[in-house]
Amino acid sequence: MRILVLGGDGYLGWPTAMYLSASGHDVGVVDNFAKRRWEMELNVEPLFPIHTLHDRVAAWREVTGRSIELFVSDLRNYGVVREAVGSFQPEAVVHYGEQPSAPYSMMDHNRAVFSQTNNIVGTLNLLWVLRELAPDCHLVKLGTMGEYGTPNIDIEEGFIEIEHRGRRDLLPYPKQPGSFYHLSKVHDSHNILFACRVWNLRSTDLNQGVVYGIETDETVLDARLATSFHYDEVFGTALNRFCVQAVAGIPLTVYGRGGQTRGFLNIRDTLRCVELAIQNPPEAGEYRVFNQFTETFTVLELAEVVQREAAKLGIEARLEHLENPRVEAETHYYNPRHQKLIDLGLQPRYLSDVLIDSMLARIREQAGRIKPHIILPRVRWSDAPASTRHRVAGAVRD
Ligand code: USQ
Repeated sequence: MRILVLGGDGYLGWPTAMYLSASGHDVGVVDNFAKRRWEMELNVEPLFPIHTLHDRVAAWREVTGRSIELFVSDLRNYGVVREAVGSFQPEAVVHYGEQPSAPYSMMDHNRAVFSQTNNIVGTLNLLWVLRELAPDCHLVKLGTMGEYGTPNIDIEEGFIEIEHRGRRDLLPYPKQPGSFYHLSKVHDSHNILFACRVWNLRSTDLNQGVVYGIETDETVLDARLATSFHYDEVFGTALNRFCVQAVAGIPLTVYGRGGQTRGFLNIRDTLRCVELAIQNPPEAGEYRVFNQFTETFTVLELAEVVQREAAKLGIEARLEHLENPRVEAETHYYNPRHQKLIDLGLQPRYLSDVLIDSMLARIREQAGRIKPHIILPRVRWSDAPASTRHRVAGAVRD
């Protein structure tokens, strides 16, 4: 199959492109290297040295004999999206090409506006291009579990059946996202649903949880194929950060009480989920949502697991409950369904001690590259003290 991976230079985009290429698909990658610019803006960098995308594509060809076509394109430019889709003629597009960080979107007005225009306009351009040039193409869009927030009822996969004043309907699940970044994904979802309904496009919205891990079967083939693993406060995510903090001897940064519960998955399962979605496309006109994670943890549970595993390696990791820089519920009900990918054949790789041990060992090899000063959170969601914040269902309820 011909598959175009948007955001092919990123933490998940690059491993996905290699995985699909290794499986025998014709793969193209699109990127404008925006993430590398944001890294320079904030003076942060991935833990492992990352080669340019051109060099990684060349290394992939050298190591496996397989080609990946490279398009340097900004999705906000309709003309270049049209050119890439027109020339590659994809049967599936995997869309990771967005600003992925909640803290980045909350830093200041400019970055909030940037996050939303970049993500929403890019996806809107893509929808128009697909309508014009590839109406049968399957759009596999990376959404986020954060679109739902933390409601006090079970979370369904995209849609909920509601009975209201004696009538019933299946409606989009209510959204209560926790940042301007997460909101951008909500707006995308609405645009995609609309485009499927009105233009008969087909799409799978993968509402993904927090991804952890460093390696996939393809990244380990050669050091030049490594993926961009972040541990800083803006682009790093919970478990990955905790592992780096343990190695660096910095107390693990549990925000607030640490009862925040999220869905998590191994980076290898991300690749498998995307593959399963591609192998089982929706009908023309169908917009479907899969909740893409394999298990849930509280932030505190994760920190404690890392602490325990670090101790086995002789590392004494401390936990610190920092004042929460975000506005979010710190203890709450959380029971999202995640059955659809399992039904398609996903066999989850659950978080294991072995995996954390191997992450800690890999991070230790690069310990000299860790910049301690980029770890502590400085981006705050609000200047108001937590006690004075308006209580909104699912947002700050305890
Ligand atoms: N957290 C800590 N300490 C840290 C970092 C995070 O306690 O050092 C807490 C946060 O307060 C939050 C939870 O861990 O409650 C998750 O935060 P995160 O930074 O790991 O992940 P998040 O900001 O939610 O975003 C990440 C990805 C995003 C993706 C999302 C999936 O950056 O692209 O959409 O995970 S989800 O969380 O399910 O919305």
